[in-house]
Amino acid sequence: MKITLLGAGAIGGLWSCQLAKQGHHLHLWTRDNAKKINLTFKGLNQAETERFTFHCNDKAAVTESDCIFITVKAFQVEQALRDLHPYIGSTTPVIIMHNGMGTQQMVHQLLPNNPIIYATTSQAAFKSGPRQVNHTGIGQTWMGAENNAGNNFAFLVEVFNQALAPCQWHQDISQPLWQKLAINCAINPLTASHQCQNGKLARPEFNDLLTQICQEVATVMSAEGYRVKASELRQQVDGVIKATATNFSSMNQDICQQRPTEIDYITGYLIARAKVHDIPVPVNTQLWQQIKQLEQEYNDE
Ligand code: KPL
Repeated sequence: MKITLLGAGAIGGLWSCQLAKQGHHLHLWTRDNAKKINLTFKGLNQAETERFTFHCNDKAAVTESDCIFITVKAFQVEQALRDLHPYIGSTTPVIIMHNGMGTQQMVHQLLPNNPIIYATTSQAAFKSGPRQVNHTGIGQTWMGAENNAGNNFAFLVEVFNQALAPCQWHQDISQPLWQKLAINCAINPLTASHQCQNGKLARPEFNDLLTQICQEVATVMSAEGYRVKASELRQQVDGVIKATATNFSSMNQDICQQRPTEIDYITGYLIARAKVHDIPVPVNTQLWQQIKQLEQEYNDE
């Protein structure tokens, strides 16, 4: 398949290399207008290093793509689509993968006719240099249609599953998106404000806070039609904390490097939906405020 990927960060780089290994033609759209990019890839065992060269920023290649894959941060999706929009075929499927929720409506407005597929992944990767991608953990990927047209593209899941298993189709993609949002609401703001690895959240001092976050998220999820017990969410959160104990969450890295975070699409989305249902979420609101404050401090510098 010919695939254009926009957003070759850690997760985008991971998928680019894995899809290229399967013989797909990956074309990258980047911010620097480069014609070619070399990526060095280290797999899970960290033993072997592979090198990939990707062709980049060719408008004709976007138009010829069988699929567009957007892996930028949630707050970059709108600009990404505005940049690519003139070159994307009107029936080309567009896959969107980012942490958090809340971009769906804007995507529909910008691409009213394209099949839209949302995806969420628990694969873990990090970039140890601008061109060095490391795969650091295996996790489930879900894909599902965001509009009816997208359902005809369920076969894409096979392509992605062969590149980086496990990847499955979900009839209601909002459900796994909410599950991932719950995990991000618990882990990301806490690890960012305490400047710690995910594993530190297993310490007793975070116990009550994690329970309260999960209770608030479970109440909002249930009001949205996704009945879930707070204790189930807590178990999932604990599982991810354990499995990613040595990782620094994406929000921790964003705060450390003084970049904008995805807080408005994670905790901010939860707060917005809570407001619609008139549900108080004081603990999550406080975490949202803390991260906004940290962002504000370096924005004022
Ligand atoms: O998705 C993540 C992130 O860092 O954004 C988790 C699951 C918290 C892993 O670090």
